[in-house]
Amino acid sequence: RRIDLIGIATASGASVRGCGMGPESLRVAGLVEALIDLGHRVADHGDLRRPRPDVSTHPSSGRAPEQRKADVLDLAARTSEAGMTILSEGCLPVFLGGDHSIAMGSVSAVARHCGDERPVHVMWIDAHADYNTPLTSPTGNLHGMPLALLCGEPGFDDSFAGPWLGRIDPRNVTIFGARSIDRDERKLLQSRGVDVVDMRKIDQLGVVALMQKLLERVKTAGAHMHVSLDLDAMDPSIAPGGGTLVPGGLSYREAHLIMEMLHDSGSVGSLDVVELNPFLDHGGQSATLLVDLAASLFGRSIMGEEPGPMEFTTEA
Ligand code: DIR
Ligand code: MN
Ligand code: MN
Ligand code: MN
Repeated sequence: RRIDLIGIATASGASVRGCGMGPESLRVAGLVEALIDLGHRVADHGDLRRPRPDVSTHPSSGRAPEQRKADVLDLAARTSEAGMTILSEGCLPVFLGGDHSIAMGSVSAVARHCGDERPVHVMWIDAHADYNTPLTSPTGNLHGMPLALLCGEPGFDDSFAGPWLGRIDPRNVTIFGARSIDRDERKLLQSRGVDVVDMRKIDQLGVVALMQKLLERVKTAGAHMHVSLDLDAMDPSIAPGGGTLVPGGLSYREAHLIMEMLHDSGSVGSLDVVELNPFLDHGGQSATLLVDLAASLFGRSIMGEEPGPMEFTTEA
């Protein structure tokens, strides 16, 4: 099964600029080579992006709030279409962010592709829940809202509607690694029955037991599992290249074990890798981590035939 990469080069859903460079950083860190080394066929569709603002009328390289919203919605629609095409060809899409608002489009593609035929389960690996709405968000940043939009929460105006938007059931969402959830966001999560596996649960019960439970459930449902991997799920000590870091995250081995168990389950049908900000990264440390995690998800194992993780060196 071919793995199809598509970058969404944007930071318009975030308050901190720089994660628009994420897709290219993942390529420089060797994503394509790692997947080919594992024996996969790979296609790279390049990046979706928005035109630059006209500096003669808007004398800044930054983007105004209305423009950022228009960026997010336009890219979501195009990501949804591109993802649908990849899925309909029987390939496995990997969406390279970009900030996490790109999941509005990627998860929509999966939901539309599966339709009534197959249930969708979303595993959202993140320090945050990304379940704010425009009514609950303390920041207004759209990367904090994709799950709420996808789950059909009220509070989004008509500009968020469109044939591109797919819907998922909040009871088929598992947030994994959370440790920063806003007050009203927490209320919404509880009332909708979203499965929140927070860091305390991971500390107490461990990755293995929690993953076994999730994977069993997904397998029994025969669901397409979409994995949305936010860099900030990992501990900032191993993943410094993000704009909204929170202490107390997943360790290197916890993160790899999650990926290895996802691989062995055979349930994963699509993946997002988001929130990598190369401007804040330490010489490619976080990009390399994400490439190694993706490699684990796609079959790299310590004792397997495949090569081990690439050595990380700061400067040649
Ligand atoms: C916060 C932060 N909950 C918000 N969200 C982030 O802005 O809604 N998501 N950083 O990745
Ligand atoms: Mn996120
Ligand atoms: Mn996050
Ligand atoms: Mn730093």
